[in-house]
Amino acid sequence: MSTSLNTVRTIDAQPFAFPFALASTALVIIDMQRDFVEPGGFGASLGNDVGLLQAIVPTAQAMLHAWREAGGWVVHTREGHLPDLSDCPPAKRLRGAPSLRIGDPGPMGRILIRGEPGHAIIPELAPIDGELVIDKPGKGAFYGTPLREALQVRDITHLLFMGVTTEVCVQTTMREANDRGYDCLLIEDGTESYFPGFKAAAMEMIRAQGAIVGWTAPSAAVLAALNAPAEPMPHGVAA
Ligand code: C5J
Repeated sequence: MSTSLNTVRTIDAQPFAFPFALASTALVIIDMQRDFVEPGGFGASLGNDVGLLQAIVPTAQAMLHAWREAGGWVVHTREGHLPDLSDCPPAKRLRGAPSLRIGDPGPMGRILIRGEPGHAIIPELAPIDGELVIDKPGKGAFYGTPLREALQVRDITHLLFMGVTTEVCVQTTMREANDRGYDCLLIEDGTESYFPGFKAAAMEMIRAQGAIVGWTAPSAAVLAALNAPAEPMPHGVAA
């Protein structure tokens, strides 16, 4: 594997190839928290089968390790609220009829509250030193967070996404990123939904109309790009 962070690699993606350089690309892992992936958390309180989300953990972990080994930078996000719920709109907390609401005590502490056991990222994907953790009160990772500034400081122009759930926090963040000028790619087997049809539809929406929101590719294609010999830098692609 080449160790250069500035040389361009190309992912065999849909709807067409996705060139990127490690130096200007971040791997963004959305909300791989116990509250969404484990029984007794927020996802389960809404009546969802969390086993669907657990199935992507080995793939996401392999991708994360390969990205770190290549020298890539990682951003993790966590959805959650302050203990006094001052950043949780009543419209979010009171909606529907979940078995437990945001802030209620559950088997992993208070549901979707920062600092509680359920709010933590699962151990398989835990952040390490040098990686950024963004705490977000909403679905999108740019809303009410310093993510934009953190990406600008590092001259990041490209984002690869994994995490949950595909059509909620992942797609919302990709749309926010697209509107802010980032080239975004969703790793198909590194994301999951409680609703398989929603995942499939979200991926179609993202890459339709000439990548109107972004690209999609399987993790094998990303790994192949990381392992491929470095290409010469084409004109117009920032290092
Ligand atoms: C949801 C998320 N589904 N992380 N949050 O409420 O997608």
